[in-house]
Amino acid sequence: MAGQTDHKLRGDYSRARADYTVDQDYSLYTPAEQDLWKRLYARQSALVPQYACDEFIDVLATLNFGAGIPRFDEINAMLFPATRWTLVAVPGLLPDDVFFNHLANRRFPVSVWLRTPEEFEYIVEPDIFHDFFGHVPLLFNPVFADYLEAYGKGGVKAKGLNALDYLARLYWYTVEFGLIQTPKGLRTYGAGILSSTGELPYCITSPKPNRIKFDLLRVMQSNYKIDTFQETYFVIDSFKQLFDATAPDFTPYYEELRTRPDLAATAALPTDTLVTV
Ligand code: HBI
Ligand code: FE
Repeated sequence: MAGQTDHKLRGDYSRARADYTVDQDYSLYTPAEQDLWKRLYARQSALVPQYACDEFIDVLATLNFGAGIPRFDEINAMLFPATRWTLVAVPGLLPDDVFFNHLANRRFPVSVWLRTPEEFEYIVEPDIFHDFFGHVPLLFNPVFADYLEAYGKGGVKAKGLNALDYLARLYWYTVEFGLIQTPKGLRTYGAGILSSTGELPYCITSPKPNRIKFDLLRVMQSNYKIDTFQETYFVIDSFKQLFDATAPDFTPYYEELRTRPDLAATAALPTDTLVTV
């Protein structure tokens, strides 16, 4: 999950180390939380076959996330051999530069706390369900795993170029809320969608939002909302397209972007290639 929050952060940052990591104390999860996790998993995994991309579905099937709240060390024992990524336990949202530095070193920050039953439908901050169910499966996909490391490296550079906002938009419209064309039709790979009941069908079936073919500068020019369903989605043709588009040095892109106006999340330009569902 991305997007800055101005309200007090949920997690307990008091025991976090200098890199903001903490230990997952599995004994702290209550039976009620284990039950809530299983209900969240059952509901989302029932929706996934219709709306998620196969790369996500295929990996989810190999993970036993439905059995209960996952243990970081058990998942890392599978993830590291697969793509050399490691999950690190964190109290919640991290400062951008800390977050990017973890990604640049193939470490994915995963919150240790679980939402309350009242937040079953929606939560603003990334909790352990959003991070594990939404983000972790695609870390097993080699191309996507390389994209995320490249994104992290780009973020470390962007901070130096005062271009974090542009890069945060790219993260939002791909990693969190991205759509992808597949032989089975339009599907999603975005963690913010995959971990959300309502938005998973909405992003594919609703006539309301704009669905625009991926264009790197167009994405980085576009504002986003953090507390409603998206009004615009960007559609890639493949993870390789995303990886190749973000491989070059972004410095000239940032210079070009500074000459362009920011676009509202609802904007539709005559130069946009719209994707119909
Ligand atoms: N922190 N734990 C955590 N998870 C995120 O997804 C995250 C973050 N901090 C900042 C952030 N995402 C976004 O603003 C990125 O675009 C940087
Ligand atoms: Fe996320």
